[in-house]
Amino acid sequence: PEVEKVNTNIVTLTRFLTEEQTKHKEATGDFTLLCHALQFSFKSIAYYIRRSTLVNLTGLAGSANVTGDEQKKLDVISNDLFIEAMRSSGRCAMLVSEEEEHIIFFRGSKGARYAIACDPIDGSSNLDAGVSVGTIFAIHKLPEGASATKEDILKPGTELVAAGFTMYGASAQLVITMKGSTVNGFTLDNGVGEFILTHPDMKIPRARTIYSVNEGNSLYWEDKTKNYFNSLKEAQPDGKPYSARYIGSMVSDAYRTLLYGGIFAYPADKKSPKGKLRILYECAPMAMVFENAGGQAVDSNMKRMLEVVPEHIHDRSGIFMGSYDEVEKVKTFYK
Ligand code: P6P
Repeated sequence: PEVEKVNTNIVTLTRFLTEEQTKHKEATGDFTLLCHALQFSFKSIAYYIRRSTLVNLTGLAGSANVTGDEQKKLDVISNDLFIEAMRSSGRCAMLVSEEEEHIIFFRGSKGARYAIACDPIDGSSNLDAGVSVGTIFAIHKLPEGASATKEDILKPGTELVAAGFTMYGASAQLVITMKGSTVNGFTLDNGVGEFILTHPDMKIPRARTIYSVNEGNSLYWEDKTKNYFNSLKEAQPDGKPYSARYIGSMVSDAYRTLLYGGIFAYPADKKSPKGKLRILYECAPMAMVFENAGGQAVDSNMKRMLEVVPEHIHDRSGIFMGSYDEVEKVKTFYK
């Protein structure tokens, strides 16, 4: 009888990382081990997000009590999970987290040569509404021999060795890119507990009439910003205006923009003169993903996002990122 053709050539993230490592002769395996700790934290966060509604609302076994008042907030759990995964890997020297005012130094990780900047649960304000949130991460490599200092992470995104995000949607979607390499998307298969390569070599469409911005801020926008977005609402050469899509969770808006194309923006404005999104763990990692997928990312002065250097670990920036041609169109309004 005809046997159903089953794809047995499954590329897991674990296999992908091993294959990537063989491309670097000088590799020690530290980066691979660090990424294994990363993927473990994403699997754990995905698990807690799936259960959080049930635990909070039904007091399922394992939570403090029905009111959940001792049930740690999900962003605290995710942050704690992430910190412990990085610490126990022994390959991370220091960590910047959106949830931590100060840098965390893992002094016990002797010889660790990597630093991580992350937003463990970006968009957490949407969690109660069941809107997809995500984890964004950026991996920095420290100079040989030196002990980790804050200056080692206050670098332009061009120096990142890897970056990406995990969106906790209908399934957990992981997108990761290495320096000078392609963008690859993985889907968590809960059955085997592995991220499976489902979107190899992701390329963002060169143009797409979709814009993604919080129009509720237009009262605070400068004229250039107003003129740009108003131009999208007029009939384009095909006679139709752009479509508006805004989820309010950067990882979700970024993932859709990466797949469909278009422009995502959080411009600096009179309310947030430096913008709202953070450079180290939102703008820079997303910029690296978008550039490696053939798109662009710039700040509110049209400066290449990957060349922006933060002064402080929680510094913010305006950002426009998306299809190559869509960012080129933004530039014509800001010159
Ligand atoms: P606003 C979520 O709070 C977040 O940090 C990003 O995930 C998201 O893109 C942005 O802020 C949404 O901000 O002001 O539109 O609610």
